[in-house]
Amino acid sequence: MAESSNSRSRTVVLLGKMGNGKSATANTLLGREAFESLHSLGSVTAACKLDTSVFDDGRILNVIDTPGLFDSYVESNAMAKEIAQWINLAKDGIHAVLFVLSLRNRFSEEEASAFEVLCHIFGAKIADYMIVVFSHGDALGKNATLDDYLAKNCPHQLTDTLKKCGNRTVVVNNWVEDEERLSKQREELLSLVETVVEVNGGNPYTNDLF
Ligand SMILES: Nc1nc2c(ncn2[C@@H]2O[C@H](COP(=O)(O)OP(=O)(O)OP(=O)(O)O)[C@@H](O)[C@H]2O)c(=O)[nH]1
Ligand SMILES: [Mg+2]
Repeated sequence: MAESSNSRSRTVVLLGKMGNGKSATANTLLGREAFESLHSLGSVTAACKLDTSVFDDGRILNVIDTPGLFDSYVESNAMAKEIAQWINLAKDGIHAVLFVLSLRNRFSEEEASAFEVLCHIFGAKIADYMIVVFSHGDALGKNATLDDYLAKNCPHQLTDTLKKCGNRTVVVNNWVEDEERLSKQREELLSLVETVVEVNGGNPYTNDLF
């Protein structure tokens, strides 16, 4: 169960295809190894799980990590039911949905369909709460930016997906161990979460929106 109602309390959920770095990004956000994140040929996270960090300045962050989404509507539908239950558990609602992609993988038709399946199951409104997180930021190289990367070769399905998410994007490198760099990335993510809160007039996402 999420921590008590509080304007300093935020709840986010991570969604995306298997192995894209959801659990690693969740750990970057929480500032500790709360969730299992592994190099693996198969799916690692088997069930939804919520964990909470309370930061030194009193902010509370609840993070819901989820298993990877599947390509098929039928399998995703079963998964979505479980995710929906967890969204219900977050009694203050969900402040932002982090749709996790990996800079190491091609943005395939399957990634685009995972996004469409989410919109179909949770309602198109969910896109208003989405931030597209590109994990594996280390793959960008030292001086390249996401804009450079997207300008070079961005499949139209990705352009469409980003547009539907209000072009809210962030790159995260979960491979960093330096605490200062990690906390800088955390703050960048959390400041985007605040943008989403503002965009939605302070109203978190709840299941009764669909
Ligand atoms: N180099 C690098 N590796 C990363 C990064 N983020 C995640 N990884 C690695 O990618 C692999 C998969 O990460 P996970 O966090 O387990 O991915 P997941 O989306 O939770 O996977 P499932 O639970 O199976 O859906 C692990 O080996 C992570 O260490 C990153 O930013 N850089
Ligand atoms: Mg995982």
